[in-house]
Amino acid sequence: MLTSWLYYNGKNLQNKDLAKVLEEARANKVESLDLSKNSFSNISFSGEPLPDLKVLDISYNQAEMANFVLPAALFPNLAYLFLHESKIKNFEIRGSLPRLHTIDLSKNQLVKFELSLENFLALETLYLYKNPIEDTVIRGFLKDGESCLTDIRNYFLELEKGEIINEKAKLIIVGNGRVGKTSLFKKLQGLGFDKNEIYTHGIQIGKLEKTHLPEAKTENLNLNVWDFGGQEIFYATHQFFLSDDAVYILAWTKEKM
Ligand SMILES: Nc1nc2c(ncn2[C@@H]2O[C@H](COP(=O)(O)OP(=O)(O)O)[C@@H](O)[C@H]2O)c(=O)[nH]1
Ligand SMILES: [Mg+2]
Repeated sequence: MLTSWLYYNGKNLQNKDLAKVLEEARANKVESLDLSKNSFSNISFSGEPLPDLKVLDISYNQAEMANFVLPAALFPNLAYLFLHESKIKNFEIRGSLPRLHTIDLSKNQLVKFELSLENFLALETLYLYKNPIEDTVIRGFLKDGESCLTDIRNYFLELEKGEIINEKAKLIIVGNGRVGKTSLFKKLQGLGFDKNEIYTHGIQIGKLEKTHLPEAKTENLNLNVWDFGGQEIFYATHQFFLSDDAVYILAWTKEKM
């Protein structure tokens, strides 16, 4: 149960006002501080620690927030940090927060996420969805309204070990018509060769599993294979299906160039 609150939402507060508000919260032993819907352009905290503060909400910031830097020493008991839709570009927590339970960073402008999770051992929820994160693996974990903490934690652990085991992937076979794309896919599936292989219309989607590629280094394999029709009429639509997190096979023959 939280017993003391301080609301400063929608008061057009700016960077220069922050120190005063924090001092008021500290003096009144405030447990929950709502600073949402204000106009901070950078957040850098200073002053005396606020050991009573458990909830800090700076969501819906109206100005572009280039940097959000939180020194852990100032908020030793912080449990909830809400920063939803706050136009944040860089996010950093300096030090460890052993009681931090939730971080909401959804709908910001983060291209990177690099938090040392071992500094936040009580963390149970991390919202990162709707950020333009560059790392395609992390991006794959982000689902609207869902915490990505488990996936990110596992991913960071794997990175530390120097390996990422990804059993699920997309294989895309492209190339001109009649160069043997479908025949190649069938061969990988262990199917026979058909000298009268018919034209592929549009896109054919199939699967390859560990039994098809026993030499794969993973325990299991779940490869979605996209076999594109080679006819020129389909080229314009292909681009919508091409993504940078796939393995590509470009098939060609001298005769069909
Ligand atoms: N000789 C020969 N013919 C092939 C080979 N691969 C495919 N073909 C033939 O070339 C034609 C086009 O093959 P297909 O797999 O449908 O090509 P796709 O249009 O690229 O999917 C078919 O008649 C196949 O039987 C190959 O390696 N050697
Ligand atoms: Mg084909």
